[in-house]
Amino acid sequence: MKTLVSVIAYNEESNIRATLEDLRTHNCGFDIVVIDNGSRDATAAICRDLGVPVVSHCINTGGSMGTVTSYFNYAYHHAYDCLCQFDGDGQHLATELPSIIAPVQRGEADYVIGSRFLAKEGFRSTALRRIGISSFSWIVSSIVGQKVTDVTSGFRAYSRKVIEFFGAYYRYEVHDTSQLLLLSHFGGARIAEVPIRMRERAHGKSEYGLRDAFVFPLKGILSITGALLQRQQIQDGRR
Ligand SMILES: Nc1nc2c(ncn2[C@@H]2O[C@H](COP(=O)(O)OP(=O)(O)O)[C@@H](O)[C@H]2O)c(=O)[nH]1
Ligand SMILES: [Mg+2]
Repeated sequence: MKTLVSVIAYNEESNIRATLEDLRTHNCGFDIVVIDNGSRDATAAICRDLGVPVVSHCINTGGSMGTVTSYFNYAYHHAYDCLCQFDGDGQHLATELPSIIAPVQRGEADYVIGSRFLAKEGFRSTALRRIGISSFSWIVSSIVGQKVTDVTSGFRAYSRKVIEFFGAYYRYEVHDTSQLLLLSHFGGARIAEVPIRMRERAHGKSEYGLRDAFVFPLKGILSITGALLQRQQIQDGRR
């Protein structure tokens, strides 16, 4: 199975080298691409220096979800069967990749979430963000009819089915992780979660701030509504 790990990065010059070295040390047979979301620092130069392919946006998309369309297009056009999203800030562990990829490799799932809340180990975000995560996980669970505990986790694996859905069928931007999951589900993806551990950032801080604590829930609700409005059209398109 041809597998791609897509590292998403924005101004991660102090973390990207260690992230890529972690992936190289624990490479279980995947290719790597970095989606550089318009960084203004040395992120892209460091990747090139290490010989890792980089797709650089000319401008920052204003949030990490702007990298999603780019990596799906890359994976679709390079004929990958399995694709993982992996953070460039070092919070994700390369040693966890085999367990996140396994359900896709076994043909059991199309959209696998690495959940911080199944094993209850490692870094699990701030209290405020945990409230948001559990609220959106609850909303999404009730729509898909299956328990999802960590819908916002950025550690995910997708099968070819999801790669094709976003690479060749769904032509709009995706703004939110709940929307991404729902669109995939409406497109026929089987969802699964596996327990993973995350660690805290080694350097720098999350670009998301207090303003995002208000913007994210609003964006989430609007994006979920949008996905629900597109549900019928997507399901008809599958027939
Ligand atoms: N904040 C932010 N992160 C981005 C963007 N594009 C890519 N990323 C990457 O997305 C990942 C998650 O972002 P981060 O700020 O650490 O968010 P958090 O881990 O959810 O607190 C990191 O690897 C970032 O480098 C962007 O436009 N904004
Ligand atoms: Mg982070």
